[in-house]
Amino acid sequence: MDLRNGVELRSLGNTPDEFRQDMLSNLYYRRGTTVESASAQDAYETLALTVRDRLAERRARTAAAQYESNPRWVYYLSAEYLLGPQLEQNLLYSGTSEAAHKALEACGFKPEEIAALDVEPGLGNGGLGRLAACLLDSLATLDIPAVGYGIRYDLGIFRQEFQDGRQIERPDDWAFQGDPWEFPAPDDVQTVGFYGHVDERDGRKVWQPGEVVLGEPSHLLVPGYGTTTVNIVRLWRARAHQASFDLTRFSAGQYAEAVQDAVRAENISKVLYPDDSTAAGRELRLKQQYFLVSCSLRDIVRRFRLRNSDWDAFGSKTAIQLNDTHPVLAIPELMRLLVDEEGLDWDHAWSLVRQTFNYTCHTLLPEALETWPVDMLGRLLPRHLEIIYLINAGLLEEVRSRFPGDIDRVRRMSLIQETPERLVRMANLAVTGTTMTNGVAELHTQLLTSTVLRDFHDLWPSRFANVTNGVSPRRFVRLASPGISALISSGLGHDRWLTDLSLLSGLEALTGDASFREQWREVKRSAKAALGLGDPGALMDVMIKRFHEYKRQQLKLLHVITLYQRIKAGGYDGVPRTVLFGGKAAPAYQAAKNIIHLINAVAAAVNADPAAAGLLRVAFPANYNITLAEHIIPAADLSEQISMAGKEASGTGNMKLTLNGALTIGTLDGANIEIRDRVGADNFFLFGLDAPAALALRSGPYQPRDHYHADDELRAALDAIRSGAFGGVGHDVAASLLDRDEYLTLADYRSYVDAQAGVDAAWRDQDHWTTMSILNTARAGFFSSDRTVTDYLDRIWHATPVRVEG
Ligand code: F58
Repeated sequence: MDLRNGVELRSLGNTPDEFRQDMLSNLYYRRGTTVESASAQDAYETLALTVRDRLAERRARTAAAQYESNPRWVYYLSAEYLLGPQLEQNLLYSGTSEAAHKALEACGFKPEEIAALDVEPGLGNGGLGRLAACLLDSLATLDIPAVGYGIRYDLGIFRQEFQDGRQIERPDDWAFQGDPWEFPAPDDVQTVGFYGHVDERDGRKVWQPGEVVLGEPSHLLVPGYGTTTVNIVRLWRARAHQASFDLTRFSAGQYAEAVQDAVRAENISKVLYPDDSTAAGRELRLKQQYFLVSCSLRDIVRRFRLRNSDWDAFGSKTAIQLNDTHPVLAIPELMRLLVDEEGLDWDHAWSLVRQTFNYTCHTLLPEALETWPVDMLGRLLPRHLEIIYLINAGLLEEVRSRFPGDIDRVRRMSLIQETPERLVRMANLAVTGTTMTNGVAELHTQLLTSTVLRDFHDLWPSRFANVTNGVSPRRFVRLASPGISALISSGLGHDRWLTDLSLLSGLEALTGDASFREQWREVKRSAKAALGLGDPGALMDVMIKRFHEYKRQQLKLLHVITLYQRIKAGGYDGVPRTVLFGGKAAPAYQAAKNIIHLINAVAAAVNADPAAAGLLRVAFPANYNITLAEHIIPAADLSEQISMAGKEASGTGNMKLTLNGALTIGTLDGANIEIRDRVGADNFFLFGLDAPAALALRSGPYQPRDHYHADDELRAALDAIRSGAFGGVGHDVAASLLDRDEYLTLADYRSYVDAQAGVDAAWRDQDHWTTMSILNTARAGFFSSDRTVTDYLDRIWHATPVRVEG
């Protein structure tokens, strides 16, 4: 194979024999051991290297082709990535699954045992981080030249354990054994400054940082499916300068003092913030954000310069997507690089900056809109604060000239909130410094532009777009559900649906085929049996997502208690159900942790009660993550998407479950609306207030106790919780519902319980249920992240594919 400068690369073979040979040589030469003495970990690492080599070869070809064509690059900046386990994915994408299985068996290893050693890098909290991973998968699959930038946290999202039903957080040292998928590049470090002051020299501002930290990159390969393209995700790790180790103090026995500076520097990438609503460790988090931005922009500029010399081309060669506001400091940082370091004039730099960046917003919760205290930002990044003030001056001038005399509007739109505390508003900065801002589902974009970002939409209506989220069909159908995938492919007669998910529509015709329906039922049943969390014949009712009051796990729990009370009263007429919860709560979010504790208490009571046996079971496997999601999703019959309408930006679990043939019970929130529009109202269990009704109720004098008094079953369920029937924690959960019920759980309870009775009725007609299940899959092709990326390309990035010859 010919690479750049006429350099040849020998191709690695993929026959079982060639693969085994390469595995053996990796075992000897890279792992330093022999077949006779190899441990399972040796086998895993060797296998990973052998697979990685196949992808690295494609990577080399991709890099050469992309360099050659000097394209517009898509750079995805995200503080979080939930990439999921790498082994199975890379085996599939490199077409080596079979060869690998044979090679392992030939060496005396069981493939499943080796696969179980593959630890997922949990470098994210939830939907936002997983979306980033799905988009990278689709970018590579669509041959778009792209790089993801992120932080290589030493400790990922905490490992969740339950102790007496309570959530306990344990550190996730995911790379303790080393990470065979990574390519560290310690020779490629960037230098990042913090603190210090700003000087002026020859009319130019010069920031003199007071502290300097190194950013060491390493990258993971991001292969496309069904193509040669292999992109990368580049993760930065903070390293201290050698000079920060104080040898004199160490020699004097002052060990802690000797390393304190180094520790402080390296703390920047020590741990992912698992807190997804409250403000904790504020300054360290701000440091993380600037660290990501500074390292990544330097790298982006270096890459630009490989093929270009004229700054004017920068915006047309570079599209940088800001994944929520976490990387928004990139806007003032690029201004600083262009104006202070490169000497461009302000207006020229501003137009390049605006051309380069775009921003995705992932929330509607006002408390999740990021702000930073002006004092803190000014101390940590003095020059950036000056630049933010200058950007603000330009913004406010534009607002005043468009809306003369509208002082309130100026105050609302300012990048600086003045009272009660002076804060920099990152979302306002994001909208101001970009070409496009997008929401992540139709309703979300509509609500963003009419509420949270309304003033900005008034000023610049054409700068807003919607891009509905999507998920990777490779990971969440093909890898998660080999059974369903094989059935889909045999039903359709091809597997092209894996790269064109709209082809799933071909399954509609098969709903009339009794044998296909039978096979479909069987596949779902065996996924449940494989999961092993309840009778495979029972309805598998699944709620998997982060714990948050707006998502309303408490509503699901009230339903469980109502069913249990019906059982105890001898009046249960529902179908056998397993209710499965999965998810983590932010460590500081006590109300969410109380709900977890209460679910575990209810599970213990229900599961131990012979009266409930065969009728109701509650499962709550700990430590929900991508690995576990891939086991649960194919087994689900019912998908719980029950947030208070107007709160869930989109949801992506809803899409994964629909694609796997689960029927949704849900509110008209986020992407549920688009799912229902596509799968059909008859194949979706709708309940509850819609967003306008919820908003209206919230803004009036809402009395949750009215619902308590009016509904006997609701009252009985709440009384049981309150009285301590499921332990002391019930008191707090009940009080929060009865006194405030911020997310209208009680208002939606009756409608929800009735809709669940509809679910039972539908489940009783298994043949019809199966038809609905197939229709859900058949009509969900829109929710592929390939479609999402195509929308980003058309509406926002305007980048084109570079095909790498096969
Ligand atoms: C999620 N946000 C949305 N944030 O809640 C969900 O509706 C949407 O589908 C998904 O993004 C993808 O667009 C989300 O996951 C976080 O995890 C943040 C982590 C950092 C702190 C603030 C929340």
